[in-house]
Amino acid sequence: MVVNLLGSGIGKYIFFVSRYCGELLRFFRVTLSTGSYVCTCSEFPSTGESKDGVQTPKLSGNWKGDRSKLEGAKASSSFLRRAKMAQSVRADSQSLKDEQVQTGRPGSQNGQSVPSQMVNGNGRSKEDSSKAWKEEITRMLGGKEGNWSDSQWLQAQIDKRCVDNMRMLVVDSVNTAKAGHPGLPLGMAEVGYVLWRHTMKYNPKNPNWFNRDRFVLSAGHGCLLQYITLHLSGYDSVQIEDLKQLCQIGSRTPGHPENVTTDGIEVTTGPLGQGVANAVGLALAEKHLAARFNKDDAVIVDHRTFCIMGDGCAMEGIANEAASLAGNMKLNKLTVIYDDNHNTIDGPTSLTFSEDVGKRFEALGWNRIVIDDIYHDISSFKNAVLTEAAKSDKPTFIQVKSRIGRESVKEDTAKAHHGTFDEEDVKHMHKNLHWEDREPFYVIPQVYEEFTNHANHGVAEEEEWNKSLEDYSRKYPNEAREFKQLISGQLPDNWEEALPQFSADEKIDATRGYSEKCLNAVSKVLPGLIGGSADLASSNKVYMSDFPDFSPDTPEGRNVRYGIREHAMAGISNGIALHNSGLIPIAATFLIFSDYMKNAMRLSALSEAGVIYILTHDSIGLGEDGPTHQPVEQLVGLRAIPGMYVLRPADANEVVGAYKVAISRRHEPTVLSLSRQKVSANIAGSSPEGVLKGGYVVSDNTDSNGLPELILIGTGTELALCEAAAENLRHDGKKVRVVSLVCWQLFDQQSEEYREKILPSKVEKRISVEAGSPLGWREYVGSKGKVLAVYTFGCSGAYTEVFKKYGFTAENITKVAQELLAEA
Ligand SMILES: Cc1ncc(C[n+]2csc(CCOP(=O)(O)OP(=O)(O)O)c2C)c(N)n1
Ligand SMILES: [Mg+2]
Repeated sequence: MVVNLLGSGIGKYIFFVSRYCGELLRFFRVTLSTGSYVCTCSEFPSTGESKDGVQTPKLSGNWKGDRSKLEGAKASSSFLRRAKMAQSVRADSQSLKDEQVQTGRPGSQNGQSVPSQMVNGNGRSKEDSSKAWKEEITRMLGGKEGNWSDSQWLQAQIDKRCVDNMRMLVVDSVNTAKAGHPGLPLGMAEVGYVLWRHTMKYNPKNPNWFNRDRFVLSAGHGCLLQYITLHLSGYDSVQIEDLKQLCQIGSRTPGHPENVTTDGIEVTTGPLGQGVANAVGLALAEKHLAARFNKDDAVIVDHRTFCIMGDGCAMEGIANEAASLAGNMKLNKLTVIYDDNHNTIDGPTSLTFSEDVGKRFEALGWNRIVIDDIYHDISSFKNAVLTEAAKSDKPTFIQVKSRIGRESVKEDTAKAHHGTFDEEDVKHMHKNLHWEDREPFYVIPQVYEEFTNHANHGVAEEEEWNKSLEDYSRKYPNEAREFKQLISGQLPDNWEEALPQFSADEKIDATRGYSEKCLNAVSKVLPGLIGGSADLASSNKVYMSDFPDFSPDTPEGRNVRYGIREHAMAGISNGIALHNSGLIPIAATFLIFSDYMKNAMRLSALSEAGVIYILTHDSIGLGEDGPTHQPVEQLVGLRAIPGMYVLRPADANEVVGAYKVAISRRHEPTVLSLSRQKVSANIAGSSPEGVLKGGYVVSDNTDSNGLPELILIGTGTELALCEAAAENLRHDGKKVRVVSLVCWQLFDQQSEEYREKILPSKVEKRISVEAGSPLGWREYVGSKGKVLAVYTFGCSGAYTEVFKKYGFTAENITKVAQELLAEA
């Protein structure tokens, strides 16, 4: 009927109204954006007070270059994420209902595409929208007559015009920023469009709704694609003004997507390949929670995970590692879309790369679909993503044969990867797309409607999900309690009481052994703990023995067997953490192999993912395996990562404290650096509470008012050696303090007064003792102190012999101390 109306002569009047409505809307957007930018039209969301009462950062005035405002926006965005996460269980159903009335949105259709001509959006009548589309499509066709009675044809034209508009926003954004990466967003605009307009389940009004589909842009340089889709679908976090601020300091549209900066971005990406592993982690989290909580008659965990990867991701090992695990684990709700454009920065991929990537994924256990010409047959991709991938029992790899920089004169060449477009090129694109005489950043009003129609659908789905959760809570109150506890992001009350208390007669063990006891104790009270080791479970002592393995048959299992894929393990763990469903990922290997996963560990810190890294065999003290396995510089490298907490506990008491720190820090990653060699469970004076401060006095024979002559500062297994040396020195009448500096980062955060109390500046004779790199220790021992460290690589031998060779004995520490004390 709508189509008939379009064809009939209701006439110029409707065209006139719709046209001028559109122009009016545009007038508001453009005019207001140049001055004090506040989006005013009811259909276009503005920043400010969000529905759940949390203040969102509001960008107003001429904020370009106003660093303080922008950084405030970033900080509160990060805060907002957390606040919203905690509230995501609760839906603001009343305001959803209000909106439903306002938009006249159809009922949920279970994630299926809703043809635009069936619906209207945002208060405009269907007829007005249809007329406006007819006018726009006629323009797109260069005045040619369309086949208006064919609804499929019409939807294809609408799809095409939305994509054209997205491409123009890409061009305007990079040309305004004079920076950025337009090649991928131009080449993959259809993919972004189909995902956000026809496929994904999300509610832009509540970006952290638990059951939303997740999207990861592994080729993070293509971030404009994500910013534009977020903007068009109505996320408060990306206004048109934000697109104008691409890559500027403090903007919500940084050069690569950052989850802590922009609501709607699930994970921070940029280092190629990481995103594929993150997506595997998100899909793994979903599969695990679905298996644990869903019932035949009540489903509360049910979403898909989508990821776009490029040639760079295809080349990086981490993506292959992660894909291999995903294939083995049959993560069938994961869909990876490959931007197969045959170009990278330096030129065509043929320079370096000739394998058939699709076949590789097939060999890894994936379902493979090839899309030959998305530009002329968008429905082939729609069908692949909406239907074929959705019913697959394996993860799906959709290989889209794309053309980088589509529509530019640089199309299909590496030149399109990054950079701006010159005037000629812009003219050429405007002409080809019939976009002449339009202002930069112009958005056709109906394009917003298209996206909003779909996003509104997500609003309804969230409402339905809330009802399902209520129903579930009635039928399965115990499971519901656990589920809600988990997704609230809060730890259960008093969980710390489950940690063991180690008595003085505890059997001597390595710190990895004490860790095993702690892990198994807390696994009983922390339903979110999940993870495992990269094929070293028995060496790392990381296995939760009360729970099964996570496997295709038992996805409810909490022990993940990562295989020998350290890098992917860390990237997957980031994905699990950023699923934001209360899961606490654990990733374990030898400390030496932290180098294999370093970039993903760095991203844990950057993206505030509270991954717990359990890294054992933490010094040359591991002995026989020799220098290839003996870490030296790893500790200092990890300590150098901003936001990473590296704990090197000395005994069982300190391992307990390290667990308290690691588990309670849900938005910061931690490293538990643990030994292979055995140490006493209870060094006199050690304590879990001391660990919470990062550094504390373990022993001191100085009178209460006096100062020691010497301070020995130790970490890990070397603390016991410090204690033994201190005893020797005290025997000779010396006043000696022993300090455990178990976590530099925590100690550095203490008040100056506290730090001065522990390491009084007047005591200049200090010795640090750590079987690792000397780098960084000078800060704690001062210019007059001594650093007992490993200055070269280790060697193979019995651990006691190796320690002796490198000076890590009580005798040598005593000797070094005596020399220092003898100095003037
Ligand atoms: C691990 C890593 N190495 C290098 C880079 C730098 N880099 C960014 S994009 C890119 C080329 C990527 O090619 P492709 O994925 O095909 O993207 P396209 O050029 O097709 O957009 C490189 C080398 C990076 N971001 N991450
Ligand atoms: Mg490429």
